[in-house]
Amino acid sequence: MSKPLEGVKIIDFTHVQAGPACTQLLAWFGADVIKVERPGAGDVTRSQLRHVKDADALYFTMLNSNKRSLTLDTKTAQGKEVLTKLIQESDVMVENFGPGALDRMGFSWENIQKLNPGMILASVKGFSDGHHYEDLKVYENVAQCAGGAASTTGFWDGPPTVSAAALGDSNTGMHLAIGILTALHQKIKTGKGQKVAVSMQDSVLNLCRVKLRDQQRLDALGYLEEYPQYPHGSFSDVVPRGGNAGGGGQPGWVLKCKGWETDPNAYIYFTIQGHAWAPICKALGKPEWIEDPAYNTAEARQDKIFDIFSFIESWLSDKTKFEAVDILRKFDIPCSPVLSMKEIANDPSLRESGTIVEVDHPKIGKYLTVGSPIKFSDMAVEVKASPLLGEHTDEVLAQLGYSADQIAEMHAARAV
Ligand code: CAO
Repeated sequence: MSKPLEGVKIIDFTHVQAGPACTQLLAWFGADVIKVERPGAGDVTRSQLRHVKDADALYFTMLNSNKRSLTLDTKTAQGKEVLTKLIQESDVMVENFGPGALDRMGFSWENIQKLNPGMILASVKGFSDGHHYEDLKVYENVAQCAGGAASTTGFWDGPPTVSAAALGDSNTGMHLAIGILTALHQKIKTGKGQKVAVSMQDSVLNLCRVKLRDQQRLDALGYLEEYPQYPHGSFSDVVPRGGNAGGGGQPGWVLKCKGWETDPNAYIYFTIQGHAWAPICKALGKPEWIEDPAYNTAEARQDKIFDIFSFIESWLSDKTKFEAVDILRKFDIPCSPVLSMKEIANDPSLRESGTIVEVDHPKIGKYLTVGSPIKFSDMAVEVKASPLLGEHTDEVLAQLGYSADQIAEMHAARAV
């Protein structure tokens, strides 16, 4: 069966994580993604954090599946000529170089438009065009600090904290993918391409939307009732770090289960959903709390929410996180075990759904990766191995019309 993006040709001028995460997603959905890499070196992640000597690192293989690899030195005349041809024949070019690198290479947006007015140029930068930090190079944690995630993550008595989730990198790549698909849809109507720009700061901030909500509520009221600081602690004039508090109107916390003394992940997340108060009381063996006015409204519970969590922890003390969730799910209580990466890797449901996928790679053998989190009724996403450096160079050059002799000459000149 043909894939939805079959026929869409993408020049993948990306590296590290933000750009590659975007183009990998588009490759899964059928686009022909040609990863352009510097001869001899390639994407820096090929060699970063290797676990098999001289083989591509997982950092690379897990972000570049289903792509083709073309090595090209775009600072040589021949390399520029090949890139020019590629631009003329492609639909999308994705890049996440440092600010100005593409212009310095001679491929400014103006020049690209002249070469192919239908081209969609999709760029990731740390900060948006015109921002007072637009010249900065940016990695994941820098973006988390600039986008409001770090100042609002962690505990109130600790420093700003970054998340393990790639809010700056892969999240920005996902935003870019949405932008590219939108521009492709528009191109069907107008025939014209356009520039799609996503900054890592903006993408992080987009996920921290509720914290901007909280800043405005704090400005107006001087307190935030869902934060652990309320009502016993104090607030300053900025949104505080709320530990593991629920971000919305449902109080929640990470609670210890049996074995927490030795297992760092023997915890569950427990949510006290307002309308689920009665089932919660039943599950905990506290039916007297159901009608008790000291407990039966969210407002009444607010000043003793941590006493309630302590009580739930004592209820959890003889139950593993899995046993606890198996009981609580029967009462419709939103909760989950805190899962370790090892548990996730071995989770049969995640394997069955194609979210955790085993891939065979010619040099590193079998490894696990995260497959498409988006499921389609009419398309199975097949995750293939990432390409070796330059694996498809000759194939791509031949498709661009170069003869075997010309290709050999480019190899000799180290242009590819
Ligand atoms: N042939 C020839 N030259 C090439 C090339 C190729 N195939 N591919 C890249 N280059 C050159 C670029 O033209 C650039 O050259 P100049 O600086 O001389 O013009 C050079 O390689 C380096 O590019 P860079 O600035 O992108 O690389 P860096 O390692 O110094 O910075 C990063 C890396 C990620 C900090 C920077 O690219 C960046 O800020 N990108 C935007 C934000 C982003 O995506 N960050 C997320 C990365 S994931 O954590």
